[in-house]
Amino acid sequence: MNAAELEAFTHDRFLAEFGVPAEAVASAPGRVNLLGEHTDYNEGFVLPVAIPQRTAVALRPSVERDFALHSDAHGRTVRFVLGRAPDEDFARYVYGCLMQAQGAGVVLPAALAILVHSEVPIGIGLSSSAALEVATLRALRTLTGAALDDVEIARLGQRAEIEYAGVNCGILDQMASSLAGEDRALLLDVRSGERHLVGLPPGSALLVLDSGVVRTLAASGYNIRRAECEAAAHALGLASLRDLDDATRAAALPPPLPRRVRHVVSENARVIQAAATHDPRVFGRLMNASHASQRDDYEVSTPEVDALVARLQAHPDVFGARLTGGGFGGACVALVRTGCEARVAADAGRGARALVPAFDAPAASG
Ligand code: GAF
Repeated sequence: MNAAELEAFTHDRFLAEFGVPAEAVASAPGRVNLLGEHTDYNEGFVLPVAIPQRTAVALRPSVERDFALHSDAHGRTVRFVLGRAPDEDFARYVYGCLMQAQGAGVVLPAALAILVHSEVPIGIGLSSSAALEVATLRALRTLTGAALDDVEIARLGQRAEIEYAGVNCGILDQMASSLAGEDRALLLDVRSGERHLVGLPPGSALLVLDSGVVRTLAASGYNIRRAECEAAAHALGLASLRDLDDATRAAALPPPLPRRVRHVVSENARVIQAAATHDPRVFGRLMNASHASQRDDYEVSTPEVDALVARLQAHPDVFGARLTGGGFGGACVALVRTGCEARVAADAGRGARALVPAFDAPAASG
């Protein structure tokens, strides 16, 4: 479903669930990150693109004493009051957005009925949580008329995730969900906020595959990686690893910090090179190098994901492939020859499931 269809469907679902029409409906997409992994919390560069799958949120003020949140994906309704966070994961994202919006001066109704309907695959590195956060904040903006711009929405979503989901995340996912389109990738300099839209090389298309590996240790492993980067920057006397362009300066730090630093420094360079090329083979080689760096230096891959990526990289119609998102399992992204998406997906074999099978890149860069 496109955005308008999904929002209309969600409006109908709200009516069916609560017996009254929603007063605001909004949606936001998931994202696939092409390059620039674990660089965002180091104030570096990222290159995501929105995927066609979106999450929609419908809501209206209610006369009940508490908030009622229904998730179609979970098949249940959670009730809560502001000031007391719910236990359910999906509800904590929405609750966090309500709290952040209130903290930013948005005047909330005393209670709300809320319905979530999502097509974004959950928990495999395609930003289902950011899509939920951005859609929730957009719906609140529509309902209240609050003057929140898209960057502020991304920042509030990030704070909601850090404070209520326990993931000390960067801003990649929320910025992608709030600002990226499906036609071109978003080149974002996280430190300055500067951003450009970048077309993929001519003759290439994106294929997103689920490795079938459930992400384990994702939140704890992620938080540890971030802490390692901050420790390395601190030891080097830097505000962040963004300030480093020569990873050998970190060679004397205790292991595994030199390898973590090498990933971040080399990954930032890969984003810049990829955004500048018109050659799909160059772009693909950068993706392959990014995967090796995630596997060996950042240690966020798994043997099963490595095996899938290796099969993809060996395919004659694939320019490059890598693990995408936070890691520890989840989805892979491949840059493939246009028109070959279905064949590559079929050849990818065991455990792989095409998530975004026909996702053509535009012909022009710029
Ligand atoms: C997760 C985080 F939420 C992002 O902020 C980013 O760090 C990503 O992992 C890794 O690039 O999606």
